Amino acid sequence: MQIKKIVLATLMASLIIAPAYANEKKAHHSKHSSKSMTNFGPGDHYAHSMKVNPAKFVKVDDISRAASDIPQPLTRNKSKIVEINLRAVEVIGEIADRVSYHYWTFNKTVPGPFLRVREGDTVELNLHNEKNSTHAHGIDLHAVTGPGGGMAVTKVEPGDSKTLRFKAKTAGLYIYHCAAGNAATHIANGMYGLILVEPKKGLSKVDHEFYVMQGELFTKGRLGKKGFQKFDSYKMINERPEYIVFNGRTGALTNKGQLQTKVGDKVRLFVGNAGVSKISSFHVIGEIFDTVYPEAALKNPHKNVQTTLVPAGGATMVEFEVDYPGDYVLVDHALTRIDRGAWGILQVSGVTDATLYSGDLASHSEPNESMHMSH
Ligand SMILES: [Cu+2]
Repeated sequence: MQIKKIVLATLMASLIIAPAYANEKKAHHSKHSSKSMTNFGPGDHYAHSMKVNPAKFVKVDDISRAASDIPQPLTRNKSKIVEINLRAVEVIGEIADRVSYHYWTFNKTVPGPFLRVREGDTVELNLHNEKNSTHAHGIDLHAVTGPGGGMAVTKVEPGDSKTLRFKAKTAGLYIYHCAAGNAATHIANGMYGLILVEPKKGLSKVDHEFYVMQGELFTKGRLGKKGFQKFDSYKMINERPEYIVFNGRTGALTNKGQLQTKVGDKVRLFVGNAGVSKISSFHVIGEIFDTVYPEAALKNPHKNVQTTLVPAGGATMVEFEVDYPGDYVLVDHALTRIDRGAWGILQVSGVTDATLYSGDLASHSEPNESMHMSH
């Protein structure tokens, strides 16, 4: 009797799920023929089944982009035409030690390059999609005013290139991401980054700028499962990432990737959240942000903030001075996400100041001690 019930339940579940998969297969075989953004769901796009042969893609040693990899502040006082070249490249990289994944990237890293232009510039962005890509790719920059944010003119088939021209008319810090086909899938697989449209007057001078981006990975195998992991579209639509990481993989902003500063430095963090599902509650343990530009609204800063929200598909800019040496942990303060990978280290070197902070520091355990995955 019990077995019959289970069989019946399984059968019914498969009947409910089957039509969605069937539709997706059709959509997939017609190469995402959806011409515009007018045919969203419900339920006919998520079940993206992909057969991937990892051997067909370049294997990268490190999928993450360094937090310090940011172009210098702009010094010119005139607008110009800025040429930007991006490549959509699908690669194999590691989410964590011996956990590999078929990432989709801009320029082989996650996040893609930090783009920096000046308010009033005209951007000429060339996007090339590598020949061996499994999908068409494109780009939607939130700095663009126009249909699709650029996506409407940049859907690039494998082996092809397209050019987008736009005026960066509004200063701010913006996400860019691929939005071809099922946009969420392309974001979840790693196609995102930040573009800063510097105000004409520039930003205030700081000693260090860093690039931090939160993102999610939806793997078939659960957290910590070794080996090549396929993308799980059902987990994505349920908003249940296995990994939530800074800069593309677990541990990207630790050890060699940690943010290096010294006592007295002014620090600026450009923080983006690719999502694709979670809002980030960005916090640096042991620090107070002197200035937060909420949602990267450059004209309306807040002062003395502990934790700030970074919406999915949004950014924030925070500034603070570091006063005391040691390791400061960057987190999404929905703290269980630390175990999914959402943490990094800001290292401050220099001399201690007992008037600021004192006690038995030697008794403090390493910040990552409790964060080992023991699954
Ligand atoms: Cu894409």
